[in-house]
Parts: sequence; C-alpha cells; structure tokens
Amino acid sequence: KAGQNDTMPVVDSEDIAQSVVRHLQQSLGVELDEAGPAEYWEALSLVVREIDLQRIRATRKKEREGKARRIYYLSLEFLVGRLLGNNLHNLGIFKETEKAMAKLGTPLVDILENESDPSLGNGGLGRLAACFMDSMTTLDMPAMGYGINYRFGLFRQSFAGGKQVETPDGWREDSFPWGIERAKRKQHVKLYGLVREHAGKAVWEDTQEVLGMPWDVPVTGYGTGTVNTLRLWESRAAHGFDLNSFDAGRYQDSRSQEISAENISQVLYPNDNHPAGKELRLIQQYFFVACSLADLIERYKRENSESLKNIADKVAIQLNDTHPAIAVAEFMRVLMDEENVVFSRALEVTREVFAYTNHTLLPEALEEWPQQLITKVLPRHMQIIHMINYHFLHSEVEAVWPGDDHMKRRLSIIEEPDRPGDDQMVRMAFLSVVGSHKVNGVAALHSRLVQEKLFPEFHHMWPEKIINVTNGVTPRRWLDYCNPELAALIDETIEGDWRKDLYKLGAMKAYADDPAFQKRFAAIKHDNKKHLAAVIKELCDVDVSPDAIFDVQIKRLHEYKRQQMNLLHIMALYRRLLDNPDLDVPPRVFIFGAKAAPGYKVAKTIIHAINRVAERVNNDRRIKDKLKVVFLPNYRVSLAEKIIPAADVSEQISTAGFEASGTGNMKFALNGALTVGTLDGANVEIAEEVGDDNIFIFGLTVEQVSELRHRGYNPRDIYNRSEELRSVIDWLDSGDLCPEEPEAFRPLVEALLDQGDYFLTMADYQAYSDAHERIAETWKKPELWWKMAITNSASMGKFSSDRSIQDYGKAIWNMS
Ligand code: 26Q
Repeated sequence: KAGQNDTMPVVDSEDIAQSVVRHLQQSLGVELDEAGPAEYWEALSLVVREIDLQRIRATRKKEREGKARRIYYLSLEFLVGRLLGNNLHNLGIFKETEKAMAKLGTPLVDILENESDPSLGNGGLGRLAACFMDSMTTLDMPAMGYGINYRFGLFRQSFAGGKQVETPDGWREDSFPWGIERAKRKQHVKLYGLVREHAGKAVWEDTQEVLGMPWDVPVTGYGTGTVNTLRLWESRAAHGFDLNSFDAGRYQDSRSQEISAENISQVLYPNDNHPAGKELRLIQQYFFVACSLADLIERYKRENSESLKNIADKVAIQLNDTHPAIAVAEFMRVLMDEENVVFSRALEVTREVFAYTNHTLLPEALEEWPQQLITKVLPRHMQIIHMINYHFLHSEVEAVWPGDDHMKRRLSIIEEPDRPGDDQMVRMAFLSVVGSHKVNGVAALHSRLVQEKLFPEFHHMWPEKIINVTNGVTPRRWLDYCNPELAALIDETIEGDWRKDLYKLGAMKAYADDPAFQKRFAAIKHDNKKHLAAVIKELCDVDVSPDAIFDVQIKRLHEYKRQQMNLLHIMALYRRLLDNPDLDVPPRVFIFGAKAAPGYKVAKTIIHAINRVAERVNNDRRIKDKLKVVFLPNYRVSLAEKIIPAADVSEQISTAGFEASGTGNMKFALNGALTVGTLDGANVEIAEEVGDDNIFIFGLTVEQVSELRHRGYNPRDIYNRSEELRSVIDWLDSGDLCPEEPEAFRPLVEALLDQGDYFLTMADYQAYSDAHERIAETWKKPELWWKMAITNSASMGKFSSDRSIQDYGKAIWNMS
C-alpha cells in the first residue's frame, strides 16, 4: 500500500497472530477456543498498544534531545473515535492484521465492532481536537493533548414514542486497553480557601485538595514512527480516610469529601454551543488546567532549566475555545506566586505562550462566570484577573482611547452588572484575548465576523492578533479508514500518497468526465449505500433502497442548524406526493442523526416531530416508496463512519453567520456527496474550491440576514403567503401526528411563528425547497451527478487537518 516506508513496523500476519494468541493466554487468561470477537478485540488492542508504547518512548527520547517547541492542546473534549482500526491503518499493518485474524478464524471487521466509542466530546469542537492530534503526530510535531478522562461521556440516546431518552454512557466500564495510568505523574490541585498576605506575598491557604491521576492514550500518526500522547486527567480524593477524624461523628464527613473529589471527572456536560453555569463545570475546567500546567512546567524544568523566564521558547499552549481560559490566570499565578516573576513580565510570558481559538459567534454561547463564584472557588485567580484587567484597561485601552470610560466599561474583562446589585460576570473570551498573542476563528467568514462583529475593539487595538485558520479533517480516518473501496480506487487512479498530501486528489479532476471512472465511483457509492441500508434496517427497522437519493443531516441538534427546515420540507414533499402519487421525482431517503442537549426543549421537540413524521411516511403505501425518513439513534463517531461514505446529499443549512465552520461538510464532500448549503462557515470555502456549478447554494447571506433583521421581519407574513408552509405547520400543530399529546409540537410552532423565528427558517424555506428541486433534476442526469461528485472529492485538498495544523504552526506557534 502506498505510504508504507521504513518507519513502519516490520511485522507480518504470522507475527501478529502469534502476539494475539500470546496476549489472549497470558494477559487475558483466555484459551484460543474460548475466544470470541470481544476477546480478540482486547488481545489485538494489547498487541497494538505494545507497538505504540515502544514508539512513544522513542518519540519522547527524540523530543527531549530536540530543540523544538512543544505544542500543548488544551481541550475539555477529545472525540477520538474507536482506536484499534485507526491505529492499525496509521501503523500500516491493517492488511496484515486482516490476514492474521482470518487465519485465527474471526474476520477483523467483526472484531473492530466490539470497541466502544470513547464519547469524550459533544460534537465538532471535540472531533476537531482529535483530528488535530492525528495531524500533529503525522507531521512529526512534538505535541501533547490535555483533557479529562470522564467516567461518563456524552449520554447514550434512544427513542421512546419518538422522544429522546438519555442514559449514561460508561464507555470504559468494560475495558479500555488504550489508557495507561501514569501514577508517577499525578498532580495535586487546590480549591476554595482564601488568600492571606505574608510579608507582602499573597498566600493561598486553607484550601481543599484534589488529586489528578493522568491516563495516557497513545496517538499514532500515519507513515511515521512518531507516537504522541493524549493525557487525560481523572480526579481522586487526595487523602484516603483522614485518620484523625476517624471517629463516629466525622466518619461521614471524611467519606463525603472523598466522593466530591471524585465527582469532578465523573461526567461530560452535554451542552453544545450553550454553556452551563454550574460550579462543578468551573471546577472541572480548573482541575484539568491546573494538572496540565503543573505537568508541562515539570517537564520543562526536567528538560531545560529551573527558571521559567524563557519557557515561551519551548512551550506553546492552544486553548480550544474559552473552556480552559482559566489557564491564563493559573499560569500567571504560578509565575508570580511560585516563581517570583513580577506581574508585567509574567503577563508578557503568558501572552507569548498562549493562543486562543474561538468556535462560536452565538451570543448565548459565550462563557461568563459570576465573579462571586470564582472568588469562592479560586480566590487567588480572581485577584489575578483583576490585576490583568486593571493593567489592560488603564494602560493598554487608555493608550488607544485616552480618557474614554465608556470604552473601558465595554472592554472590561469583568462586566458591569446591568442592574445594580446583580452579580458581576467574568467574560472568559475577553480574558482569553487579553492573555494570548493570537486569536483565531475556524473558517474565513467566521474569522472576519470575529474581527468585525465579536471583537471589533480588540481588532482595532491589535490589528495583527485576530487571524483565520480554516478547520480541516484527517483524511486517514475520514477517507482511507471509513471508505476503503474509494481509497483503493483513488490509489489505482492517481500518483502519490494523498493520505499525506490531500492536494494530490486534484489529479482526480481529470477523470470526472470519464464514463468508466464514473461507473466505478458510482458503484462504490452504491455498495456503501447497501451497507448503510443494512444498518438502517437493524437500528430503525425500515427498508430503504440503495437506488434512492441518500440525503443526510448528521450533527448536533440546534435551532441554528435548522433540522426543522429539513423537516418542513420533507412534510411538504410528502403532501405533494399524496396530492399526486405519480409525480415524477426520484426516490429519496432522508437520514438524520443528532443528539439534543437534555435541557434544550425546542431541540427535543424537533427530534420528536421528525420521528413522528418518519413513522407516518414510512408506513404510507400510497407514496410507493418514493420517500423514506429515518432518524438513526445514538449518533456518534462510529456511526458517522458508516453514514458519510454512503451519502449522496449533505445538508449544511445553518442560518448564515451562525455555524462557525462545520467539519462534517468537509467529510461529506471528500466522500463524494453533493452539498446543499447556505453561505455559512466553511461552506463558503468549499464552494470556492469545488466551483459554483458543483454545489447547491441557497438562501440569505450574512449581509441579507442582518438587513432583514434590521428591517423587521414577521414570519407570519410568510406563513400567510405560502400555502405549502401553512399546510405543513398547521399539520404539525393539529395534534394529528401525536394524538396522545396534541400539544407536543407547540414549542416548535411557537418558535417559528410567535417568537420571531430567530433563525429565519421561514425566510429561507422557499429557496431551500427550490434547491432540492435542482438536486432532483440533477439526479436524473447521472453523468452530470457523478461528474459533480467526483469533482467534489477531488477538490477537498484544502480541507485536510494537516493543512490546518501547518497554518497553526506558521501563523501561531512560530514553527517556521
Ligand atoms: C461550555 C460551558 C459549559 C458547558 C458546555 C460548554 C460547551 C461545550 C461544547 C460549549 C460549546 C461546545 C461546543 C462547541 C462546538 O462544537 N462548536 C463547533 O466547533 C466546530 C469546530 O471548530 C465548528 O466546526 C462548528 O461550526 C462549531 O459549532
């Protein structure tokens, strides 16, 4: 296979089979004839882990000797996906392992299905962190990810009567051979307490202590010997029983302290693009930040000098959104209180080290914490935030807008309350901007809006600070691993290894018109659709035909992503078919996958409504299988890997100006799906790359959205004017789809009609419906369809996360 080189382990199927048997017997205590796919999965994982660990040691040794700056990626979420298959691919031993397992009598594909999907993230932001780890390693960068080893990741989703039901996902309960406890590197973290002055020095005392235990997960790269580390912290009680209080009265107390310490890493907050202002969340953030900074500072001291004054030469820290923003104050605290660096120098060093990535423009998603809460949990950090703010306002803002108190109030890290007596809020985004040397958005349009709309004053003060780094996805997982047939066809067709340089796919454009190539490309898609149809049958018990258009919307459920617009259109299609069952339209399957935050009422209502419409449509024989609707439960990385290679149409239909980038959009196009999308996020750049003829763009632009909002917009006018919209919304509201709870869909109808339709679903509906007409017309011309699909795949070079990471290296981490 292309890309195999001398850094690959020299192992053949015989070696692998032997090692698997050895681990079965000696690590797991299982005889060969007792082993099923689950035992094989564990044994094989241990084989790969052995290779990983050996390479981790070699990588660390090389890095200790090297002069390079280390990159630390701080993120509350890493959605890494299943690791065994991906590691086999990256290590270049997938094919040999297939042979080995065939010899042992259990197909590798069945073995891989036994891995539970580590659910350590919500959605795009967490998955991006995982793609970046893959790319940094593939590019041989000295990099480490820091996060939390949640006991319960994102909840498992099922449906009851069409409604979402959440259950805890104890993803590592059975076994997780990839994580290795590193007790030698444990850390102690302080919380609460108060600050006293001793001889002019601030001392943080009377604190409670928590222990942080690191779990290391190896990160393999493709075509390289480098293996990096993802270090995930688990909280533990710092002391066992406090023996002095081991009497009748205080026994309970000492126990309950222990439980609360361990609570910190128990569960991932299931909110996406909407912060939960909970004390435990703040403690989670600080806990993992404090552990990570202490750990990287220890490493710096081991490898360099005792003094931290040149630490910026060797350390770069990237903040994945504001979730780890308290790191700015913690780093300052260590420099000032533990290393005796003066404030002004400490701030300089901090700024050289830190950079911050913004992932959202949604006003309600910008994190703020009550000053009182920070003061209670982290009293010293609140003081330091005040010091940073004072310096920022009175020397830096003052220099640009002398005497302008209004501007100082606007830019203050600590927000003035709207009403006197209300709590003052700490703006974590402002703290991140002030504490960093670079701030980046995640797609060109988004970054422009960060400069112009979110942080215009910062952009004026520091015109070089806010930049763009467009997101990307790893072509290893999102093409090679999830779509091996297409990967093989590409290998046969073009020169060089696109896995390491995705721009090489451009050579495939020459074949977009070629009937023989089109035929093979289409056959692979058809095959992938057959596989997905089997998954749909198993999970939803619905029969779908691989000859239909597979139209897919998979992403978190959020009003701004507008699954409700997709639903309204499906309802309209159904009614059109009922009016005229002989309508000449291609058969279509609409496929959804989405989790809603458990507390997000309208999002849950949308899921319920889609499921109810699906049930009605799928059981109506009058429409002759021209329309099917399925909602796959428990959408997650491992399901995405099965859905994306089988998609014909990719729904990227957010209200312009709200989706920062999107990354699913890139994965779909890479696998030859055509996008129906708004000019939002990275869709804009995808359209640039594929050309306007190869994408279905529709709807209001960012400028038109704000213009319409300004003019004043009444969704009722559209409702009154459109017979089609009226009929489907009235149907939703009639109780017909949910007779046992006739008001069930009211919250959705109210959002659309009575509460101003904030996300402009009604305003964009007709353009969306027209775009789907164009899709149906294009499907009727297969040579045109497949030319477009091939062109899409061939044009995705820019959207490799390798390119993103190279951009970070040049523009932010000074890697030259
Ligand atoms: C914050 C505080 C408390 C609890 C939860 C949160 C929280 C958690 C997750 C806030 C936001 C998120 C996730 C945001 C996210 O996934 N954003 C997406 O990031 C992608 C990668 O850049 C983009 O492609 C998407 O456009 C963006 O929505």
